[in-house]
Amino acid sequence: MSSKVFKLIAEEAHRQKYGLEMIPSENYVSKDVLRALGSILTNKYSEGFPGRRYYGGNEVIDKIENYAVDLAKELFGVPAAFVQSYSGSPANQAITMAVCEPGEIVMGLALSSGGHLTHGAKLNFSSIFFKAVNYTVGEDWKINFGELEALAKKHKPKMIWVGTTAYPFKLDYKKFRKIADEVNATLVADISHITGLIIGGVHESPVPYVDIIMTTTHKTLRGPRGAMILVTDRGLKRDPEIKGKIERAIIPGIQGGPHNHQTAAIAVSLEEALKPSFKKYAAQVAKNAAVLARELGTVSETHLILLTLTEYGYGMGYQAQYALEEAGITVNKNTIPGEPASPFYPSGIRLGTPALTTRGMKEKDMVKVASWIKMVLEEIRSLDLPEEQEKRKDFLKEVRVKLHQNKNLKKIRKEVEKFAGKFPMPGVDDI
Ligand code: DSN
Repeated sequence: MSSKVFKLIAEEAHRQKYGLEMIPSENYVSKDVLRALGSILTNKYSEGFPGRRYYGGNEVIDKIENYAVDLAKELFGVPAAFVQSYSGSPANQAITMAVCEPGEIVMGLALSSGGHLTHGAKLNFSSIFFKAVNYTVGEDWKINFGELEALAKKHKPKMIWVGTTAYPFKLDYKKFRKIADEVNATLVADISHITGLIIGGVHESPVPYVDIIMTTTHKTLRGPRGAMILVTDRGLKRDPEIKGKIERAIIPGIQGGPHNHQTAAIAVSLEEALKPSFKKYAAQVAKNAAVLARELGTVSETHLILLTLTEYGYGMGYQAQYALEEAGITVNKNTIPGEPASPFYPSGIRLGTPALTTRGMKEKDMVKVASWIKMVLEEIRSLDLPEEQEKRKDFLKEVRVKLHQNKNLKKIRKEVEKFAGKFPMPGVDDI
């Protein structure tokens, strides 16, 4: 353990243990997931699929991948699953390639409304190589189905995404299905953020309504970084060739050899998600988010809270993220629907409860966490973003220095460290 890297890993472990990790797409994996991820399986090349590999020596790797696929099928109740995608973005790329020809139309929720880059954002493959049409949320921050239907009828997309990254409400898959059927589009759910909530029965499963599902494995599912593509019975009926198309899109379309250590770690996390204790975890994630949202003056039906900071000043996302970081609370700045400042200097923050819930925190702890967050946010009042664009970078540099020296934030940090340190951390405290 002499490498500088291990010293830095220890430093990061300390940060993760003594801070409040509230980025809603993050979590803490179990010791077993870490063990599989750090195993000798990383040594092997295995291009192809079980029983159809390009290289020899894949007898055991085939068993591992088949096992992961079987667990995914069992957990979601689907007839087909693919576990080789390196992460969510390449998985979404594979689905888009499998369903659409280059230049065909894909529809997804706009990034500024809480969608994802791969659902048709500017500068992403999904709008460079395909024609992207974005639907948005309305003033109530909920998906505007009137607009979605009108856009679908006008553009006749080949594929419609239902999936979000910063959306605090439940999704109505039935409404999406109805619109997809009206224009004969393939309906694909990206459930990355809410997989754990679906497995736990907190959210409805999209399986009866959509054709294909993608989920990353490292968010509420609590597995390693990675992704799975699932095809439903409906999807197979719609296109009996879809399995082969997805396989060909993964390799040779996009990737080379799969990351076998990652596949094995996904299998371990799926075993964990099949246990009754996972349902309890998922329910607690949502309960915690509801309490945290209430304490912060908003609502959440999910694992995350999108908090507007307009009451604190203009364009306060960066300032809030910096101040919270100084206090040992990690969140991310985020655009809010109808963003009054700029997507680059947004007016909100996004925070969530999956990681804190894994540490064992409950509703009463969320009340405490919310009170620290509110205290921290008081410290950014009057630090409004300059209207003049050319002044913004320097202004934020100065803000960062100022917040680093802020005595109140230092005091809160001490309390946060004392509090967070009491909750065991998987992988470090071996729970
Ligand atoms: N980066 C992920 C998130 O934080 O939501 C989405 O890919």
